[in-house]
Amino acid sequence: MDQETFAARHIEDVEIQEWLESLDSVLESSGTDVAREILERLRAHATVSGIDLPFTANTPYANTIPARLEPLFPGDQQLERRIKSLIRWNALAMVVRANRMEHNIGGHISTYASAATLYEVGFNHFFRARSENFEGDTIYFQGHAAPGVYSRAFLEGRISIEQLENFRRELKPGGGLSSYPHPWLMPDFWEYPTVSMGLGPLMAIYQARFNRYLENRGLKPVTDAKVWAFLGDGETDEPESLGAITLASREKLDNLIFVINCNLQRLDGPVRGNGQIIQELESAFRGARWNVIKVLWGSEWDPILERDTEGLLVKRMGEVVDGEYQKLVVSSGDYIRQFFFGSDPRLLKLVEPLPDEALRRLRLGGHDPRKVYAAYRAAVDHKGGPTVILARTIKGYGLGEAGEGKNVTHQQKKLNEEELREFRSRFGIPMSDEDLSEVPFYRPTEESEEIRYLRAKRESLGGYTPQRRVRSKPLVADHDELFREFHDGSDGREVSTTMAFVAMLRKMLKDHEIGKLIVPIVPDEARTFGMESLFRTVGIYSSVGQKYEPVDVNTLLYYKEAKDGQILEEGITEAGSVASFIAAGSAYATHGINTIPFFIYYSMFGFQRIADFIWAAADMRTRGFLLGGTAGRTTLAGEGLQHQDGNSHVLALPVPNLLAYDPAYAYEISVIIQDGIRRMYKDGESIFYYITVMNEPYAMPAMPPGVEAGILKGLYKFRAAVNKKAKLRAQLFGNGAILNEVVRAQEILEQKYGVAADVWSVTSYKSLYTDGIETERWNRLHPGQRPRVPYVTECLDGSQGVLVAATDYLKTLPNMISKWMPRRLASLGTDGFGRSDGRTSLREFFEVDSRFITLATLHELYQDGLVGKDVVLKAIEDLGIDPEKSNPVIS
Ligand SMILES: Cc1ncc(C[n+]2csc(CCOP(=O)(O)OP(=O)(O)O)c2C)c(N)n1
Ligand SMILES: [Mg+2]
Repeated sequence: MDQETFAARHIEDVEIQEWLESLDSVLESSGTDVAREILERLRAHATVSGIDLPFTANTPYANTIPARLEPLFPGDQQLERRIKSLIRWNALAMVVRANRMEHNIGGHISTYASAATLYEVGFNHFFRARSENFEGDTIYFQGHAAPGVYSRAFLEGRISIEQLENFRRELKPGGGLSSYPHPWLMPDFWEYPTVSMGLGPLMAIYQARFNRYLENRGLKPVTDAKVWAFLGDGETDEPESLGAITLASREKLDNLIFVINCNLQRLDGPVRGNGQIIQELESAFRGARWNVIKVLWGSEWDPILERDTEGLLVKRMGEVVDGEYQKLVVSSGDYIRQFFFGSDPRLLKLVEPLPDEALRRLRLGGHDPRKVYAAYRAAVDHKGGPTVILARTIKGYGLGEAGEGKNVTHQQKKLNEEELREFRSRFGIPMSDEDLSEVPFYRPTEESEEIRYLRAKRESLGGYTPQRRVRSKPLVADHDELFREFHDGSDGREVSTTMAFVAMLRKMLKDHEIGKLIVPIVPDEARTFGMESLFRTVGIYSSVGQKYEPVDVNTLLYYKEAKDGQILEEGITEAGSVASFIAAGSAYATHGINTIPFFIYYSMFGFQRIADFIWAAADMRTRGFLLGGTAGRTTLAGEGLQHQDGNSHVLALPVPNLLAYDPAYAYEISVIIQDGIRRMYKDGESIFYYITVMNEPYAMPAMPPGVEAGILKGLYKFRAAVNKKAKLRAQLFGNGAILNEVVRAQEILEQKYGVAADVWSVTSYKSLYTDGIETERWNRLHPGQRPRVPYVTECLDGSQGVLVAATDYLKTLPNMISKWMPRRLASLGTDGFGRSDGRTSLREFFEVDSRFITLATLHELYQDGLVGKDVVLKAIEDLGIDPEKSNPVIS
């Protein structure tokens, strides 16, 4: 540096120092508000003076809450550390022991090791349990931290040593503990499934919003209950994690707290080796108007920061990239001094009095209960919006050589004797070297200080958490009257199944028992489904009511938003909508309220787009109805390849507790919904429903007598052949809108070809399939008993003729039940990419119209030697079918 620049730099430094000192004195004499005002005025003045200040949503790389504003820690820190250490030990032991007993059974030590303080401060001071008089806080635990949650429940006496022993070995006698939070597997314990990363944060946002919805609609009292979501910093890369954060601020959800465990690592390595994930997240959340609290540095840093009157240390903290920070964690005090502080002689001076060992022991904020407590306190007290706490921690904290801060730590599940000894000593676990090799679980006696303290703390917070309990009372669900009118048919009037469903919804909304409990959810498709009349009648939920006069106020069906509006109009987010569906469909457990969600959406954008959420809904025992609207590959005309759904009923197959129906007629829908409400809300079954509804208008027939049971089981004879004496016979199967094509084929076959065909409505291929495989299984396991008969076989017993099925979905649906049919089945379906065109052309293209059904039937008869080849050839000609037409499966 030459003399001149050195002098200029010196002047700069002096000036900067003066400015900083005067700010300090303002802070001291007039407080933060005045200081903020001055800075804002300065910023404005600078802009007017032509200084282009770069936009930044970031604050310096420092704790948001300065030491001087920290509240007093209200607990016994020593005792809490001892409890936490025991939890750390048992969590580690659980994973190590499981992997000794069963090689490669897996499990995670390092996630909880880094998050222990974040959870323990919550358990000891914040998380309120659900009780008779208070709904309690809702906590989404990070899935991979499950061992720590089990370990605490063990100390609390809620989980036995045998269960701990069987962590990840759930099939052992007496049962074990599931790898991650799964309410399906542990329905008395876990409430929220989180382990598919990204789902938890988004579900938490919509849960917090749904809590407000219940309050604003008067369905639950207003409380200060919080929703806490714990997530990993790596997890924030999932688009779902941050995908709804603006909703949380827009809705001013100050009942929502995110805690992001920023250990700077994910599974393979650093989250942002060349950047700073904390700063990146801060700007994203601040940009979305969240209250951001950074908890980066532990109390040991405070005196050093205090000595740093020039702000050099904070500046240095902001320069170091995460990859280097991770290295510092595993480095010696000497290296820290040289690399971190050595960048400036003035920094070196700051830490001159500290020995290397002290530098190595400078804790991070997320491991310091005082800092974490201060952040939680501020978050809980914050008004007007959601809070995110960005807590810096070390992945694998305390594992030392076995994995602390190492890239491999996420997968670490085995520790050698030496590593175990070190961990034991570091956390003061009262265990001898000899005992150590067995890695035994350790629980102090009931009378010990630790257990008494832990119990007392939980008692003061209302009991234990997590704990899942069904809190709602069963409904009476006597709805014969409500649904009866839909059994009568439409008197020739052409209506779509969607219209019929909306008419039912309208009636249900008026019902004295379930009216208030219905939660209609739409992702900006209400008009598509003809639901706009509901806007006026029940209103669209808005936490602020309606601050404007809607443009269509003079019309009958104006866009009415209201604080107690019932419809959740979510905008274009199927993910957000299904999260609302989950919150509403699980309120029977969370809140003891039997809300009944009806989530109606474009069927192609359901399973195909948000199947993992639906899987989580299933795990969570969510109740309610998913309505796939505009369904059917050839029934949704015009929209084309991305919209036309011939897939969803196949994608619904894997979800074990989901019933899937593709009804053709209004009475079928009414029977299914009525029974669904009874099964879910009266009998308390952990099932939910997927029903496809279509937009093709046609006359709705009246319900034939005695078909209810068949509708629910998935198959019934809709229309028998008229000519009982015909020699040529067929059984035709149709579902959804294609059933009408089948009925037309029945007529053509009878009139033109002398074939008498019975028509069957297949309301649920899934149910038939499930019944078939269950029957097969039972028979296999009980060879000594009279074999059971699959429902499909039972229905077709004694039926005559060839078998032909046509569906608007993949051919795999009929094919998968054909093995239980008495004879060969010909399947027509819509495998392939959709097209934009009209229904007639689409059904021709996909070969599922009445002509192709006729052809398939004749061809089957020909194969059985019942008609000649000439009949089929002539039919192809007469029906106007081009045998060389393009193949819909792949064209
Ligand atoms: C959707 C999804 N993708 C991948 C995984 C596998 N997985 C489990 S943990 C993990 C890394 C987690 O890192 P982070 O979120 O930072 O959590 P940490 O353990 O560091 O606290 C990954 C990739 C998953 N569980 N879910
Ligand atoms: Mg991480």
